[in-house]
Amino acid sequence: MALGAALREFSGVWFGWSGQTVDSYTGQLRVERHAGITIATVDLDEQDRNEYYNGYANRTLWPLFHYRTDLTAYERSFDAGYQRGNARFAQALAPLIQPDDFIWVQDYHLALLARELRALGVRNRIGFFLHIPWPGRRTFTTLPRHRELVTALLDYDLIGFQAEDFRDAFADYIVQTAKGSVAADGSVRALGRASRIGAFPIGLDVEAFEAATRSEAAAETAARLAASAAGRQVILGVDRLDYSKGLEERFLAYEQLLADHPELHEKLFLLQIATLSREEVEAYKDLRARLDTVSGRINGAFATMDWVPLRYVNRAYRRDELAGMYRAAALGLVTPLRDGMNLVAKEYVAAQDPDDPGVLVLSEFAGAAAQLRAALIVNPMSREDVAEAIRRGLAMPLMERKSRWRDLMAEVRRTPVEAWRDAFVAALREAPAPATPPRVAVGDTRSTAPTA
Ligand code: ADQ
Repeated sequence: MALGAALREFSGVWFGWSGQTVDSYTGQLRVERHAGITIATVDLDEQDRNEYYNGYANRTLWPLFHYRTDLTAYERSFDAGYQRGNARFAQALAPLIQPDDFIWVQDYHLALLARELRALGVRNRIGFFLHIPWPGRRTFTTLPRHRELVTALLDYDLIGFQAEDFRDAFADYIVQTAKGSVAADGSVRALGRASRIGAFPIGLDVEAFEAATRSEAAAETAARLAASAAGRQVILGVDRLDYSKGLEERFLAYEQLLADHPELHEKLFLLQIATLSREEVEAYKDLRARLDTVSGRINGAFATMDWVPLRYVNRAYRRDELAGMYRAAALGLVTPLRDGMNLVAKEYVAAQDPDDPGVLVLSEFAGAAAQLRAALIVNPMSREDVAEAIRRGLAMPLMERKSRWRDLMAEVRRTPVEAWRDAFVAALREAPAPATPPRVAVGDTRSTAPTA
């Protein structure tokens, strides 16, 4: 949704992996038009899927950047896969690049892309946006060859983060570990390179989301959920099935609430939508099995003939259906253990009825917590904290709900996706132009530091 808004404004080309694998890599581009946007994709091979996508991206960088060193794989073959994946993308992309194009690279899968493009002689401005947290220095430096990763990142002209916290954590690494400097305007000099950093919180396409909320499908879904709730209050969670989202901790907090407050039984239920994700990765299979167990235990212990306290659903829903569910829920439960931003929190707010809004319970460790201060902010690690916030939220008087919601909605409107896009593009325009080094053999350009 976010990138759609950017591409429509700048009539750009979206380039990336097709999601398909082939027996042997060819690098052949497929170019299509879809809803006014040009999409260029390339297939990867099976080894890339294992070592690059499921490997270094989703078994090394994802857990590490979400502070799960216990789940982080530090394997050299993954490292090589990541280099190869980024190099392949650069080779496939380079022929498409026009001299005055901006290149905006999204997320942790592509940290090396600028370095690889520079090695092929691409001198355009290239920006990078990280959708996930940047971890603290002590956590990040557990990554073997962390310096190489940061050096490659500094080949970008601009590195964007979701929140000031993450930008500051990166700056801390630059100053303390890389012995470089970060100026007040975000200019970075380190490891023989110059770049710029900034915080660009992502937001919703508010108009599109409000339209989804007003749609017939949303109204139907909201009515269906309300009818099946039979007067009970609905607590709603919507997440990819991912350990960073704190689903297991959330279930345990809910279990505690039910154990401590028998007077609430049959008056509420939790609807948890947890769409399957990265199913080939072991940690996701393990989590799924644990969630099956805990949800079964909760329902086994507390359900009655006509009340199921936890409705746990693994299927995916369309945006307009989700909007209807958000609207029908008295409480939105968004409790990730770590999250770059978390757009579900913003969507829940945007879908509410201004005359009778629900309450948002939000983890202090989501990037969104820096903006959505009027939510009930909780520590997702603490069952008591989360259980208490649910109880308080469900009992909150209408006046307080309205006043909190007005503040939340003002924040959602203040930083829509267009603001994210425009701020990033403006900062990339202002970033010092990449150096034009003398044409030397490809490969030598890597060691040429851009000058400001
Ligand atoms: P995600 O980890 O995928 O994204 P999130 O921001 O919560 O996290 O969700 C992105 C989108 O997916 C939302 O529009 C949401 O509605 C949709 N979605 C999530 N669960 C769904 C479900 N079960 N069914 C249907 N749709 C679902 C990463 C980072 C986040 C960051 C985003 C955007 O991890 O922190 O907010 O990128 O930058």
